Amino acid sequence: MASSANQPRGGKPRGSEFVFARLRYESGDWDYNPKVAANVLDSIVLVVVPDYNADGNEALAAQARSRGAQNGPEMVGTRPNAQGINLNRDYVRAETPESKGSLAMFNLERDLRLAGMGFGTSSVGELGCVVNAFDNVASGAASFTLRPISITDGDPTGVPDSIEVLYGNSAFFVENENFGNGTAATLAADTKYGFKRGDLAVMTDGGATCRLIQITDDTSPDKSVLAFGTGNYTDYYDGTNKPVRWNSASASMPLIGAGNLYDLGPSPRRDVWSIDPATSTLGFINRMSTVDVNQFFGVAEGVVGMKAQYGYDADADKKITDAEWTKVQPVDWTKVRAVRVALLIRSRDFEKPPSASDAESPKYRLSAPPTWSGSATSPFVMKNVDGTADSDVIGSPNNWRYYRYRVYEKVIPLRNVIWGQP
Ligand SMILES: [Ca+2]
Repeated sequence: MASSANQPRGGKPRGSEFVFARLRYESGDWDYNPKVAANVLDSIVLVVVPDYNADGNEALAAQARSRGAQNGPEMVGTRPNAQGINLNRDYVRAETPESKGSLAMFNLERDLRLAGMGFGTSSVGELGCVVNAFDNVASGAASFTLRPISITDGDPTGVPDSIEVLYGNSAFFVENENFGNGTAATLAADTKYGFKRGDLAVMTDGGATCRLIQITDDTSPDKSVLAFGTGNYTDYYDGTNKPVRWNSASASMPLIGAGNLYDLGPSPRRDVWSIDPATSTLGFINRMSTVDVNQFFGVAEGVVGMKAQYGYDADADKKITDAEWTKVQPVDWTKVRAVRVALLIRSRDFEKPPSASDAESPKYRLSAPPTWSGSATSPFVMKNVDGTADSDVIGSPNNWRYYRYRVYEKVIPLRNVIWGQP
């Protein structure tokens, strides 16, 4: 996968021209060597942002004025964006909506792409089941639902959506294994290889009875027997002898005699992504963290809206059409093949209108909220900057209309579901 963001400094149009030429070449549309070009696109995903500094490049003026030290072209944009910030110097400080949005979406997308790792082959009956779980270290009762992605719709209460993502991290095993002879602390898998001491695994009865176990012994000479005891065990990954975290001697758990076993690896993640309204920070809480199951990790500031929808392949044609984007909780989780998300980023600084009369001019005042692909049914709900209901005070720094916004939107395929399902 390769990405290319062009013209972070405005007024240097060659980068954008080059990247379009390159795309034509790669797509075999030019005569150079269509055969070679087609092969390139067969093997990589190329993501192109042709005009990263849209503000700067739209501020066209004579070259002598915009970029005096540059030799042509006649009319060019400005180096900084409209806030006067050089975007190519802003990747660390992240002061602009462009940088904040890039950071926010990069982190969110990277997580969502992993959704379903370890259990993508689950059946219709298994996905959506409540996994009985107990955490001796942190929360005690820790049941969760077996599904790659879950969207909590904020529309009814006028707040941003939140998104829960679940994925395993086994380096050895990502398929399901049949098992039988299940007891309170052991089971017999068709083959146990890939399941390591310390791994978490979901046992199902093939339907809606599910339970989380932690593998504590894989050393039986019998090629099939795995144990999930409640005492100390020796961890495969760090070699230490320690108390088991996810099996409990006291918690009441369903006894599952036979069914499927899904390996989630030693450190699965159940990340709940949300926006902290007090600080406008996008971040997540990992409910299975080994450090702190309540810690909010912020990844980007200035994020004031998040929207998400399921790509629900209702007609099972392996494509998601416009009508198949929905917030309705899925009946059949195997049909959720993608999610699309949008993040709304606001500039930090109030754009003060020069005079009272300008304060009502469309030039200084947004007339409508920013939009995304799902706006028709799920628009961004705009509030005052201090979080109170929109009161639209003319010229006030507390009025959302006097700021700049960027919407970052992505369709994210759930590859572990796509690959795991027929
Ligand atoms: Ca479809």
